[in-house]
Amino acid sequence: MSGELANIGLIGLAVMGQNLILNMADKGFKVCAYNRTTSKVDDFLNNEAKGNANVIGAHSIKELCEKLERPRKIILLVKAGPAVDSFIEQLEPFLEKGDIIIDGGNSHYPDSIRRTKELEAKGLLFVGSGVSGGEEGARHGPSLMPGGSPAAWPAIKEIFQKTAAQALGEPCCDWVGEGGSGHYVKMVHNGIEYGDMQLIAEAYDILKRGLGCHESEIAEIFDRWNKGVLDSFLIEITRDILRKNDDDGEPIVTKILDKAGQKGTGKWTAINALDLGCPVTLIGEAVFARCLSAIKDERVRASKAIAGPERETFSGNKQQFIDDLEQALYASKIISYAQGFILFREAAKEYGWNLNNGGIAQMWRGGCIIKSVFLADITKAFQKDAKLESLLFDDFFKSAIEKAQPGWRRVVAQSTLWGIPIPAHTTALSFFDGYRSEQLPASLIQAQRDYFGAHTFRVIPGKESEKLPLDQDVHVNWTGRGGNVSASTYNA
Ligand code: 2AM
Repeated sequence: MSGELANIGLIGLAVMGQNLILNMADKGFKVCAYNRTTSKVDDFLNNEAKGNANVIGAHSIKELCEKLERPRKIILLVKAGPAVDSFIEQLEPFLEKGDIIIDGGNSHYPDSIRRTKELEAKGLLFVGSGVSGGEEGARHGPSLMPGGSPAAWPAIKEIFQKTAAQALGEPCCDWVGEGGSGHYVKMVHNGIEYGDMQLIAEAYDILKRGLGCHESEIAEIFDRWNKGVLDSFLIEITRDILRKNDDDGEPIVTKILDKAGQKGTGKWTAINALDLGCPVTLIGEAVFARCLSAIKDERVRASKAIAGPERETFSGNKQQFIDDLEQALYASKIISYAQGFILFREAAKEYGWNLNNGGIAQMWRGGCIIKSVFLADITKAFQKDAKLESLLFDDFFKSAIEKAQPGWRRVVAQSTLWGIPIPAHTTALSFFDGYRSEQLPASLIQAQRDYFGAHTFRVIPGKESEKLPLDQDVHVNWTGRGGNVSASTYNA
């Protein structure tokens, strides 16, 4: 009988679940399938999985648990939210110490933090795994980002790493960290995806409205870029999108209503960054840019009511400007990922995770929307220095961004003169200039806060005086009126 036990169980036979089962089966693992609506188990066994010796089915939770080798490993691929808790509850009576429940759905990370704690308290193990790459990825190799109970990793490592996409022979799956870190990293992955897409859309706008290039010409530019530092899935599909014409020969993209939708993961990343006080400005701008795009009717009215600058035809060196734009996109992308990893640093502190930074970049190398050659350089940076404070301190990225800087500034300046909105490029450059500024005008903000609200401030060492003592919350009576009572202590 034991020879017939499955290596892993999977609950949730929608397309993602079915494809992941077929993928794991292809990699030599025996999988037991279960679904709430049990007729779908039979449908699956009689169709997609027909004749597949590595796929078996169960018609109850009890039967599923009986058909799994120990420790049991059960992946849930069901709707995020109550369905996950409901299955965990149904599974518990049939599980033993050390068994592992894996949630591969789109759960929000605080739920995964809670579930890890609750299951560990009962002697069970929990893994919340980001799964990226959609249906295609699930079938042929997704990016897998598992985090949760560290003791679960040795038991699932082989299945996960073999099932995942491979980039240059390395699996796009590694252990992320504790608690809800797997789903957290997936959320930030989606936020970064928003940023990458916005940067590419801005480059398209500059080429189209600024330089007056046709979609076919822009496609050639993206094709060239895809052979250099920007080599990535999103650049590649953008090229293909620009080449796709309607029956009348017009590029389809020019016929698509310019209102971008969103499902919320970019917004979650931005909200979390705000909660942690972390300057993840590029993802924030990418989310807001979609919001601005969505108020189309208002924009149409504004476009008629409000004049912008006179748009002069570009008189500079066009090829030079296109090369500048490539560098601007590259530098902005470096900033976006640097911001993302700063967020990981702060989240690790806040939630008590040991995050595998180099591993995270490797997990995104293949199988997912943001896959790119660029990520290999991030992995290298963290391999050189696991405790790297910021990507911008790594020699490779430091020199890349320094080299890109002149072109980047020319693009931002020219687009501003043209009146073409490039919020993601602009915020990246402003962040860069703020990050490398020893002195910022926040002194004035503190003075203002103290003036109107007696919020106090701290004095720069070396600038202290009788009136301005060091290492204390200082309040100044700016107007000569009012008192010397401060409103609150100073929290930076
Ligand atoms: P179903 O086929 O029985 O509807 C994607 O929707 C997957 O999540 C499906 O396998 C679906 O099961 C499952 N699912 C959705 N909501 C669920 C719920 N409340 N309880 C259990 N499974 C659910």
